[in-house]
Amino acid sequence: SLSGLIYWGFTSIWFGNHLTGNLGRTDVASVTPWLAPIVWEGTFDSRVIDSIYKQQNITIATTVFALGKYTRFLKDFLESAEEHYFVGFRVHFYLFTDQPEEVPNVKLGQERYLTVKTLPSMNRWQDISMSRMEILEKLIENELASEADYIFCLDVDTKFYGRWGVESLGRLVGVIHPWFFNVPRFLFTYEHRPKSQAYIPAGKGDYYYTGAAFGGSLKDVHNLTKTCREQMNIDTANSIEALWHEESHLNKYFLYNKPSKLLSPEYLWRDISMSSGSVKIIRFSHVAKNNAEVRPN
Ligand code: 2GW
Ligand code: MN
Repeated sequence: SLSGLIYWGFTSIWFGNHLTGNLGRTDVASVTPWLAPIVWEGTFDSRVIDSIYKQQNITIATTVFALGKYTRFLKDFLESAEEHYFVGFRVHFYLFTDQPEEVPNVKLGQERYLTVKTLPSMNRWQDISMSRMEILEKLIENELASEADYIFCLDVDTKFYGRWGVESLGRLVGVIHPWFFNVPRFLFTYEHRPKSQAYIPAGKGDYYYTGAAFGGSLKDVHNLTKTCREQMNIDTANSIEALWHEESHLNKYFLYNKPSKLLSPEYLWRDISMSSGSVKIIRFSHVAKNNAEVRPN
């Protein structure tokens, strides 16, 4: 009827986006084949999702490692986190370092906490990178149970440039590696040697996930870190080290334990100076670093 047509036109023009929550993206996949959301700008309403989580009194533990010369990244990491990372929510940073005296004095806002934990220095960088799994496993077991609801584990050679909020929370959360988000699977740098516990057969695998950011509930991330630590120990006993270290084991884990939510490369970009059509907002990015300058030997 005419009045129906007028009513339809009126509501879709005036209320379309506002009342029906008409969100979504047609230029990128925003759901996985197992129906986990892939979070992109334009797929959520930050006001709606903030108001839901505001009622829950949650704490987000966030771990970061800064050994050797990597302490130089801490100031930008922490200051930018204050501006963009779970703003308005309780965040507890756990910072692992071999040089507590190098930790900058960054003023944290209300309900934001920083605990510094001292580690012995390590010589091989692969050991630093891989030992993170065992340290996280023990942290969750020994300290976090009554302290936090969710945890994110992040690289330190990074900086926040845009909102990273409660839209990222889920039971088990992986981040699509920025180099591989529209790349065919055969190019993914999975571990393909059957001798390694991180082995993924050719033709298997869903996405290539970054080792620089992952998270979820304490229980799920505990199981992830424990499993990766065990698998890496078996590899060590068999004198093999996976191609991309713990990142390879993380990818194996996510193949058989599907993440309940994926974050798009907006949540870990390669370097702020590089742009991409689908990535409309860079929220968190690796900073350009001079490897020769910051890495030991
Ligand atoms: C030293 C020499 C070579 C490589 C790393 C390091 C190093 C790392 C270091 O001297 N001190 C340190 O604190 N780290 C920590 O390990 C720090 O938190 C850093 O963010 C993290 C990973 O090392 P990074 O950032 O140099 O490696 P990326 O950015 O190339 O990492 C990807 O691949 C790694 C595995 O090879 C990890 O999976 C990492 O999560 C990925 O982003
Ligand atoms: Mn890094």
